[in-house]
Amino acid sequence: MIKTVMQEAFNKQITKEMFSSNLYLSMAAYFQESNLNGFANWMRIQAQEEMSHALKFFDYLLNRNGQPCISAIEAPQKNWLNPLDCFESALHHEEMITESINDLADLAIKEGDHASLILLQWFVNEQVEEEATSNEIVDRLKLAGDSKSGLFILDNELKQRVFVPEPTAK
Ligand code: OFO
Repeated sequence: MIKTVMQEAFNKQITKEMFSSNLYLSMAAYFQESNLNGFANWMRIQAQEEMSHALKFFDYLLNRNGQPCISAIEAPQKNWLNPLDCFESALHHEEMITESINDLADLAIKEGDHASLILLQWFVNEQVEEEATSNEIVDRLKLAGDSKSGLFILDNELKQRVFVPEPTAK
């Protein structure tokens, strides 16, 4: 059975993952309203990925005979200045999530919880990928600058993204 201190920390992380999902859905709405459908598609899939992260922790707690606890989720921001501002917000958000995952891994080490540490290794790797992807899009938007064609080329590329479901802890 999972220790209470770990369970509480994982439940806080579930709330953060669900907030992340809502934040990206809000970003999808922002892009869709501007008819940047490729950016909107990318954000909508990101929202699905975040929900799958929340479910990974949810299933893990159940497998460890713990109790997942669903809490109130704060409303996310609705508007951004421009696509670059929006993706910079996404990148900063992921950097905050990385810190949170690292704190969880530190706690698992302190508590000698090897099973949790193995789960968290997956998230540590995932965060490297998530930061790199957002960073790349921020850099591409900076390169495009005021160029509308640069923006539309990137929008077309981001249309290609598809959701690949993650295996759960079950
Ligand atoms: Fe964007 O990452 Fe979840 O964990």
